[in-house]
Amino acid sequence: MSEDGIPCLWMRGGTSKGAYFLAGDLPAAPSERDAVLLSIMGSPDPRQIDGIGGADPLTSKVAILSPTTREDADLDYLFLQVFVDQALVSDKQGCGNILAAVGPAAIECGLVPVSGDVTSVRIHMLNSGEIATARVETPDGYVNYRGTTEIAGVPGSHAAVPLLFENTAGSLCGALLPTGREVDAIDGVNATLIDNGMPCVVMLASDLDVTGYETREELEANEELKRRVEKIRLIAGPMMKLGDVAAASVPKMVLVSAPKAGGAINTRCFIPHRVHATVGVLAAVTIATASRLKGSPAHSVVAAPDDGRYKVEHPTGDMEVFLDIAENGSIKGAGTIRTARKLFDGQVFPNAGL
Ligand code: NQM
Repeated sequence: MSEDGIPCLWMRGGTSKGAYFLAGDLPAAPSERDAVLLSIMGSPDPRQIDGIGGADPLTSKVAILSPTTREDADLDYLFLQVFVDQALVSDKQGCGNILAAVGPAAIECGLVPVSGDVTSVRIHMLNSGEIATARVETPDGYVNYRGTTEIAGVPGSHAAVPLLFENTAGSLCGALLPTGREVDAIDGVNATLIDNGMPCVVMLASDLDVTGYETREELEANEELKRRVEKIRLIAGPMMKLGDVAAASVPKMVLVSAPKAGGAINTRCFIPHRVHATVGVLAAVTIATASRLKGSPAHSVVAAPDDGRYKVEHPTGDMEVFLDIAENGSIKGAGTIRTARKLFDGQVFPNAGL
């Protein structure tokens, strides 16, 4: 075994895939750490041929786990987006899909002990400062990945990993509605600038001259649409208190339209330059939240459920998110069900010299 290998778990979390590390196994200085992660993923390169990344933002993700700094959590989790074709690593967003495998990974690494048939893992999400709770099946003292739960965008069935979120409003923007308005007009398009766990710009697909039912490939081939979406994003970033977002993976740009498969709302998300194959977890929570605001473009197309369970339709099916709504209409918490799987446990080798 070569000396420069770094212990690494390669896991699927929800509809994403990423490398899970213990913080102590990576360089402490962010610049050195990011150089190592770029090399591990094989970035910058659209094919990531010299690394383990899957040449897609959804499979070029990193979770760094560490002992917690808080009494009300079991571990700390830092999410990093490793850009595919740029030498950029960003901590400017969290990721609810990668979060789904954080509990299992923490147990696999010995960071969190098993506590019965189901281990409840409280995860301090360093990107937003908030806590999420994951319930991980742990019969016989080990993580169980097998089960009957299916999620759209992942073949087969697996053990469920329920996720619960609290205090997600303003996770990165400081307020649910960082401009103080339910709707802003940007470049002639009405948009809700909102953050209930993920900064999102929610617009009607029809206002951007598409139906919202196109495939990922069709939207990515639409150069005029991509230009307009990016123009709006660069204006929305500072309005959302995110500063200059030219090199950031937020805000996510969300095109909504009426549901067409029995769900609450239909979505296509630019994350921000590729189109999401499904939808992000916290993005789905944020979109469902936007649809409750009477002034939001999302409100005009939502088929609102009466029980807080929103099926958010996306290019390959739907994701159900649950909103826990207080009597005054505020959102107390949110949740969803994901699955996760351990794919590989071993050592990864950054390019020598790093
Ligand atoms: O919104 C991708 C994903 C995500 C984010 C992205 C996510 C979330 O892995 O919580 O999960 O939006 O870049 O699906």
